[in-house]
Order: sequence, then C-alpha cells, then structure tokens
Amino acid sequence: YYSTNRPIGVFGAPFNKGQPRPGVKYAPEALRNVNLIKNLSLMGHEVIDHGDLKFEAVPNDTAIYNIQTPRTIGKAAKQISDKVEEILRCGQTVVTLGGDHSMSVATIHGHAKVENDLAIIWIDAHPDINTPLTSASGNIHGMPLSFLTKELQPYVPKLPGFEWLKPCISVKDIAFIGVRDIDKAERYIIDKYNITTFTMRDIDKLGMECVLERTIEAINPTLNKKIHMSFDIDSLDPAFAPSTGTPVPYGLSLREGMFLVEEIALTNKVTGIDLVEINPDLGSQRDQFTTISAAAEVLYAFFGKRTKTQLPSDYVLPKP
Ligand code: EXY
Ligand code: MN
Ligand code: MN
Ligand code: MN
Repeated sequence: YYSTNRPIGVFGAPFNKGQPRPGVKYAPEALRNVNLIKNLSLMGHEVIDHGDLKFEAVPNDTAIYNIQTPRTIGKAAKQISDKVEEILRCGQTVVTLGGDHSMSVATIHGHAKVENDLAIIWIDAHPDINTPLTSASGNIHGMPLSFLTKELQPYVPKLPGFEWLKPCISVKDIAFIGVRDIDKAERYIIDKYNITTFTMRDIDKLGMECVLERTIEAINPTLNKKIHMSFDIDSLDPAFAPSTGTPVPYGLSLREGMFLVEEIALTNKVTGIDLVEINPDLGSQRDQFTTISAAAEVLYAFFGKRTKTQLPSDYVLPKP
C-alpha cells in the first residue's frame, strides 16, 4: 500500500465540458458525501482537502474541429494544472477528483512541471489519444494524451485556450491497462509508436501481477521516475461502474481494479492520481451507489484499506 510519508492533497475538478453529459461534474460532491476524505484519514494518512475548483464559461467560445468550447476547456485546464503544481510543491501526493478525462491534460501537465521525468499508467477502457483531427466525437476527453506527447505534436493543431500547454511527456512513458475500445487513429498511433498496451485479453492471459511487472519494466524499469496514475472508472466492467458516460462491456472486475492499484501503490513512486468519469446522474440510484462505492474502494485500496490494519503502538493481546 501507499506508505511514503507524503501527505495526500485532494481537490475536486468538477469539469464536464470534455464530453456532452453534464452530470460528471457532480462526482467530487458524491465522493465527499461517502466520506472519502475522512475514510482516507482513518487509514492513517495525513489528508489535506483543498476543496473544489470553480470554472467559468469563456464568452464567444466558438467551435473548432468539432470541439464545442475549446477556450472554456483550455481555461479550466489551466486552473487544474496550476492547482496540481501548487499541491505538489507543498510536498503532497495529489489526488484529483474529476470530472471527465479531459482534465488529465491538466493534471499530467502540472505534475510534469514539478517532476520532469514522469511515467503515466493510464487505466481505461479507452486510450484517449485521438487528435482533434482524428476524433469522430469532438470530445476532448478522448484526446488528452495527444496534447501531451511530444512525438504527436506535428499532428496536433494548437487550440485556442490551450496556448499555455507545453507537451511534456513521451509516448515511451505511457502504459495503457484495461483498454478494449480503440479507434482507428488510436490503433495507428499505438502501433506506430509502440506504446505499451495491455488489453483485457492481455490481462486474462498474463494475469494482473505480470501485467504490472511488464508495465514497470517498459516505462519505469529502474523506478527512477515518479508515476502518474490516471484511473478512468470505465476501465471497470459496467457491472461494477454503470454510471459513466462511455461504458464498455467486458472490463475489469472491481477486485482486479483494486489489486492493480494496490500493486501500483507498492512501487512507492506515485505522486499524482486522477479519478475520473464517474457520472452520478446516469442510471438508477442503485447504479449510482454501485459506481461511487467502486470509485471510493479503488482509492481506498491504493491507500491501504484491507492490507493495513491500524494498530496502536501499545496494543496488548488480551489474556484470559
Ligand atoms: N474514443 C472515443 C472518442 O474519442 O470519442 C471515446 C472516448 C471516450 C473517452 C473516455 C473517457 O475515456
Ligand atoms: Mn478516459
Ligand atoms: Mn474511458
Ligand atoms: Mn470508440
């Protein structure tokens, strides 16, 4: 489990303009309502709650390349990037509660400003590496990695609102885990740059432990880099996370997701975490509860619930 002595800095990024379903902005509130912050503290960590950011629409934000509100998204992303940078500079491990996955353009950017050599573990049904020119949907939550990777810049037009963004990672630093819905251009990019990818089939075949070993071997073999773990709730099977905007069948079981993050935590290298795409507006009340509980349990698993029992130093085993 996570056992560095870094405090955990949590903030909410109720951002929803990277895709068309507004309810994803209620996820930070829903996670707070199940006592996420208090439960993390109960696991023995120092937790600092930095609150939720507020975002504003930029007026006259005209569409470009089928992207509806580029300036509004770019402005929010700048706020998120600055916040991540600020929390990391306090020496905390930053946990960003999304929001849709477009926010990871910002969290990784802010993280990379502080840790200039960063490995990215992207746990998702989707690889989110479309460019504005290849995306069929125009939804930025399917594009963040194309904005961030240096190698793809010849193919990525600069969007209004994103002037501040500097590509800061390499395709060599990314590993995809759990992917099972890959668009044509994404397939091309993954093959062309040989991006480390473990599909659901690879997980079935190798087992999760081996998948993570190979992930580290590929992107951080000497563990000299810090790790950014971006967890999209749609990596989980819709049975465990139905309330999400783009569910894809045949995904990770909740226990597979928990085991994966438990193993990642053991590296002691993770300094940034995203938890994204939880949409408390979608599905029945039961679906919503299932999804929010699953998201919270994934985070608790990372931070040591069920592997670490809090024991007072003066504990005595009772005798009869
Ligand atoms: N690949 C599709 C697109 O680009 O629109 C779907 C992307 C879904 C992204 C989700 C959050 O991971
Ligand atoms: Mn995603
Ligand atoms: Mn996804
Ligand atoms: Mn698709």
